[in-house]
Amino acid sequence: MKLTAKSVALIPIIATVATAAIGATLIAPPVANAATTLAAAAQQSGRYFGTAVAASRLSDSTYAGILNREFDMVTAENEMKMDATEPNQNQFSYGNADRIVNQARSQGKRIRGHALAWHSQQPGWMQNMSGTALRNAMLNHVTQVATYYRGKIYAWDVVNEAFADGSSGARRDSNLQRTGNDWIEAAFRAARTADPGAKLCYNDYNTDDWSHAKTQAVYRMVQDFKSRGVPIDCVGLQSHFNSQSPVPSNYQTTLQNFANLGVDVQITELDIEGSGSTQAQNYQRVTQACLAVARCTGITVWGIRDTDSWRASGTPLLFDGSGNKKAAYNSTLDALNAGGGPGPTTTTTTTTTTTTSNDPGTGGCSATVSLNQWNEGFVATIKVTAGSTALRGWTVSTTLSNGTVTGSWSATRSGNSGTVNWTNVDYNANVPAGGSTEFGFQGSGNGSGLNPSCTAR
Ligand code: G2I
Repeated sequence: MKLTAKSVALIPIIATVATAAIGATLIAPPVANAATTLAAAAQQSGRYFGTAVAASRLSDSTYAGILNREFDMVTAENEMKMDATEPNQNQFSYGNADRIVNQARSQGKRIRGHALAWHSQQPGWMQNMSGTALRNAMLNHVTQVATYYRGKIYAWDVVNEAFADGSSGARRDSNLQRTGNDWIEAAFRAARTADPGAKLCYNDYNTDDWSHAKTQAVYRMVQDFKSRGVPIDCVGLQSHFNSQSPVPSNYQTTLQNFANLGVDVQITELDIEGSGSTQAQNYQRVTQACLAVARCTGITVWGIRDTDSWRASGTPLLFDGSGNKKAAYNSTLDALNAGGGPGPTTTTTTTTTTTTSNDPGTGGCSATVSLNQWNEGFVATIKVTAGSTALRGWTVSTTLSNGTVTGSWSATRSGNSGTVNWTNVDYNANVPAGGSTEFGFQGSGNGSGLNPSCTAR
């Protein structure tokens, strides 16, 4: 074909149309009974689709209407942060967070808790603290807030944004980091004790590209936590994208590699600046990447309408300022409806209760186990309860027929499979009459049939 000025001018248009067509063919055409909301479409593969919510917008009927219709997971955008929940030391304030939690629960939605410990958004009193006083204040905050919401949170961002940007792969300098490198694991242990049923996540941004030093550093920390039995269940990739920080080509690899460590992966704060078909294709790619990774359990977008966004000028969300569905909404919904891979491994939580032969009513103790089992492994949390006499020490015997202990906390153990005995550590030896304490362990294989039995020492 001879290129005239007119036909040259047409090339970009043809190219754009062609790209859009290629994008559209990446996903299967909607099936006959395709779900019509993001939540329903995600549920088809056992996943969730969530959004950040601001308490101040709940009275906006357009906003609340979209929230109730489209999403089945909710994150408080600011209301559960440290400055909001503990404005004065040891004075906790849950009004706005409760508004979000109650609204979500009344609509049958689940809640991601964001965030227990973070260098940013600290209340003024905490910003100037250091050393042991700060470490204790942070642990107290984690314990108090996670205890207050115990049983109501699907997953907590226990620690947020603790790694430095750039090529160092180092921890971010902060007052919390200066309390000692173990501040992160200390926070996770406190959170596990306070709310054993919640998944505990590490959450960060710029951790989407597998080749980035920050991604590698977070990966190594999670790997280390898993090997030492620090209780961590999930990694949150915030995934704030724009032209300076585009969706990386290896995004799915990153999700898969984290999942391979034995943790769930969640896309926790997704927004992608842009518009039209380019933005739609980017949302589609992110959605497909999650669907392709069995342990990518859900996606949360960081707001509902473009005008609700922390960076509204980049129009990064799925609904326009009037609440209309954008092209990005349609491509996301279609990708969810098309599926793309096996759903997340079903996590079965079974709770067995065993009472010991020594009647706790006349002294002695009893032990119960809460088991979180997935395909390759498990986490067991064991609760030791004193009878009518205070305990001065205890031993719990468990049976692990088809699994191996890989790590434990808050107890000393003998053996790692078969009959495994657990003895108190110094700080949890004393349990008042009728009171209880917990320890836990994780392992590979199957953790069922533990049948814990407790003996007072
Ligand atoms: O910055 C985007 C997100 C990055 N990851 C962690 C998230 O927690 C973070 O969310 C944003 C919120 O979307 C903003 O809404 O975090 C910002 C600050 O931590 C939030 O901004 C704050 C402003 O700084 C305050 O001045 C303002 O009062 O929002 C507050 C409520 O609008």
